[in-house]
Amino acid sequence: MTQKKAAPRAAPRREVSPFRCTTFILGAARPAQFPADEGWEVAVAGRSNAGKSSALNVIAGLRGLARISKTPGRTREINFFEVDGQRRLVDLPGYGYAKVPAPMKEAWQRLMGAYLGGRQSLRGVVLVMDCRHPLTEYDAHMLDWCIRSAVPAHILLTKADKLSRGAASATLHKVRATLTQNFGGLSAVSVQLFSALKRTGAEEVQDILMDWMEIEQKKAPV
Ligand SMILES: Nc1nc2c(ncn2[C@@H]2O[C@H](COP(=O)(O)OP(=O)(O)OP(=O)(O)O)[C@@H](O)[C@H]2O)c(=O)[nH]1
Ligand SMILES: [Mg+2]
Repeated sequence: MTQKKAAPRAAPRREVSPFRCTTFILGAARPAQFPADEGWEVAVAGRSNAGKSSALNVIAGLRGLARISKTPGRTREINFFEVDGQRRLVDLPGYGYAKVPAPMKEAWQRLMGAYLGGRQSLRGVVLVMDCRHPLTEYDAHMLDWCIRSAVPAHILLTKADKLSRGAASATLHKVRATLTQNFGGLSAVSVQLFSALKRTGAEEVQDILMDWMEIEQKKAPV
């Protein structure tokens, strides 16, 4: 007599990630290559090697989507990813890598200037900072730009796995206090702890992105 196989245990009811079908569109080295400026776009910015591409992969829930590198300054183009026909995620090249030669820095400035200065569909910036070195001078410039341009910013204090729970939480409070004192408070800018390695904080940032991109949350069938 054959034994009946036990029915697989029902998966816990979970929200389906709206970013799960994200695909790479193109890497733009020149503004002329940017995809059509329509719909909704969210850009991921931050220092070179901060963990932008890793964060993007965790947000999308797709491991190999954006290229990760141990070598700082690897992402030199602006990489566009399609969430759906009208929505895109954008992996910006990192700033502040000292070893980049001057002509490359100028090219970077031109490209970033063209993107940030002219992108109508940009609905928000995810600003990725290594939680061990938050709010560098470059980060402060980026935040100032967001506030001046009325583009919402959400800070990911990433690599939180490198700090103890207490130290990570102290950093979060300190950054919050600085934002309140120096960057117009917490209405324009929000902040959270994150770890691409441990995948912690993914839902919090997904919720922000869904809000910015006006994505309705669909529930998985029970
Ligand atoms: N421990 C730990 N390492 C991380 C985390 N996120 C990224 N890294 C590592 O940090 C390095 C840089 O990560 P990337 O995601 O490529 O950083 P990036 O900001 O996109 O870098 P560029 O594109 O070169 O500016 C890699 O070695 C990653 O594995 C994290 O949350 N925890
Ligand atoms: Mg990168």
